[in-house]
Amino acid sequence: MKAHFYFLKVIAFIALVATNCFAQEAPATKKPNIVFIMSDDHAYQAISAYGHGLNNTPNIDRIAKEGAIFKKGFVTNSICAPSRAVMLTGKHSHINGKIDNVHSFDWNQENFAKTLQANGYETAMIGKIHMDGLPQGFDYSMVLPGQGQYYNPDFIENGVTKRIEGYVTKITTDLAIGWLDQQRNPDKPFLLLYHQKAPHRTWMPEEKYLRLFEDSTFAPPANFFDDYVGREAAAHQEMSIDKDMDLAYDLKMLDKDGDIQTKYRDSAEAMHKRMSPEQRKAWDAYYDPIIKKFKADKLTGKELALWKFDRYMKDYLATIQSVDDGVGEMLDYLDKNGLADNTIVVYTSDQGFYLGEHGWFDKRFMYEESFRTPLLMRYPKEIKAGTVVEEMVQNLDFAPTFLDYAGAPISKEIQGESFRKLVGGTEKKWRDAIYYTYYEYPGEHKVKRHHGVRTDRYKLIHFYYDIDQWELYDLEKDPTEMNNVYGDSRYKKVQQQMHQKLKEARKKYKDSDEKDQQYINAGK
Ligand code: SGN
Ligand code: CA
Repeated sequence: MKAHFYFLKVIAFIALVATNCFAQEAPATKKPNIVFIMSDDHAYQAISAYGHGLNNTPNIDRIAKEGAIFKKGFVTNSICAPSRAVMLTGKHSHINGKIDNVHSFDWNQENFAKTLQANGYETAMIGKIHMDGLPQGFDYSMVLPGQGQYYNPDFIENGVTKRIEGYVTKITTDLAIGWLDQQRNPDKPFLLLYHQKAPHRTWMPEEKYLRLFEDSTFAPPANFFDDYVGREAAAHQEMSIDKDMDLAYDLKMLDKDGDIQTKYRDSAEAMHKRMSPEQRKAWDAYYDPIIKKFKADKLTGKELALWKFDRYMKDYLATIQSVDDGVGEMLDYLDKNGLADNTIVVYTSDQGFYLGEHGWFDKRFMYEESFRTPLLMRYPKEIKAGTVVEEMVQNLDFAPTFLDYAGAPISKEIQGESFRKLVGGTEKKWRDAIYYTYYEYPGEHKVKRHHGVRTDRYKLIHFYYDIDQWELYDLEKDPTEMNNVYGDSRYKKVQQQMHQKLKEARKKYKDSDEKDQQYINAGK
C-alpha cells in the first residue's frame, strides 16, 4: 500500500515536471512573442555596447551579448512621430503621410500590429506614441499624451486619461510588465510595444539617479566648436548647446531669486510645480547648490559652453539609467516566466541624437549621429549570441521583419524588407543604399528640408525649399562629416554615381519633386 502511494507520487511528480516543461518550452512551430522596446532620442553613443565609453547600460548590452547588435541601424526621417509611423506601417513618410510632428497620422491605414492582431496575436502599446487618436491595432493601449511628463505623468488608457504618481520611466516599465503578467491572454502569442519617453528633452532624471554622474566631467567631441564651413544648412540650425539651450528649462538653473530669466523659464517652473513635495525636495537638494555655484562662477565664452555640455550630459545619461533598469526588469520577467526562448526582444530608439557633435543637441539632420539609431535584438531560436550586423537596416524594415517571424502576410505596399534572414545569418545579399527624407521646416530648431542617399561609404544630401544646397561626404575619410566634397573634382565620378543612386532610390520608394511640393503646399 505504501509502495503504491509512493509510485503514484512519482508519477504525479513526473507529470508536473512534464507540464512545466511544456509551459516553458514552446514547440518549434509556436509563433514567437515580440517585445519591442523603443526609447525616445536615445543616442547609440550612450549605450555601452556601442563602445563609446560614456556610460554603462548593462541590461541593454545584455540583448547584444545574447543576440545581435546592428552597427548600422538607421531611420528614414529623424524625428519622433514620423519615425513611429514608419515603424508601424513599413512605409516612408511621404507614403504613410506622417511627414512631421505637426501633420496628423491616419490610424485607418494598415499597420503591422493590425496584421498581427488579425493573425492571432494579442497586442498592446504602452508608453510614448506621440500621435493623436486612439491607437488602432492594439487590444490594449496605455499611452502618454503628446510628449508626456517625466514626473507624475498623465496616461491615456484605451482613450481615457488618468494621472499616475511617480517617475515616467519606472511607471512605463511597471505597466508593461503588469500587462504581460496580469492582463494578456496567455493562450495567444503577444506583441508588446514598450516605449519610453526618456531620454527626451528636458532630460529630467529619476530622484535616485540625480547624483549618478556627480563625480564625472564630460569632455565634448572634437567637432564641438564646429564653424560649419561649406555647410550652409548646418550653420542655420537652432540646436546649439551653447546658443540654444535654455538655462532654466534645459539646464535646470531655476533659481529661487528669479535672477536667471530665460525664454522658457515659465515651462521650467511648470515642470517643477508638477512634482510632489518629496520629489521637489530631492530635486532642489541636488540642483540648488549647483545653481548657487553657477551664479557665483559667472562663466562666459568657451568655459560656459563646456559647462553647459557637461550639465547636459549628466542629466541626459542619468535618465538613460532608468531606461536600462527597465530593460533589466523586462528581461528578468521573461526569464522567470519561461518566455525568454520564444520571445523576440528588440531595443531601439525613434532616432539618434547629438551629444555635442557639431556643437548640437536634438536630431533631424541626415548626418550620422541622428540618422543612425541604436538597434539590438535577441531571439535565441534564430539569432546566435554575439552576432554583429554591419549591413544598413532601417526602421522601415521592422514591420516586414515582425510579420515574417510571425508567419503573417507582408503586403506588397510595404517598402521595407525583412531582416530576419540577415540577422539569422542565412542571407548574404542586402541593399547597398538607403534613402532619407526630412520635412519639418519652417519649424522648431530650424533644420531645413532635405533628402538624400547613403551607401556604405558615401552620402549625398540635398537641402531645398528656401535653399538649394548639395552635400557629399566620404564617410571613410571623413566620418564626422566636416568636409563637404560636393563639387570637388576628385569626387566627380562618385558624385555622378551618388546622383544616380538618389534618382533610383526616389523612383523605388515612389518619391518625387512633385511630392515634395505637395507637402510644402500642405504646410502653407
Ligand atoms: C519638443 C522639443 C524639441 C524636440 C521636439 C521633437 N522641445 O518640441 O526640442 O526637437 O519635441 O522631438 S520641448 O521644449 O518640448 O522639449 S521628438 O522626439 O518628439 O520628435
Ligand atoms: Ca524622438
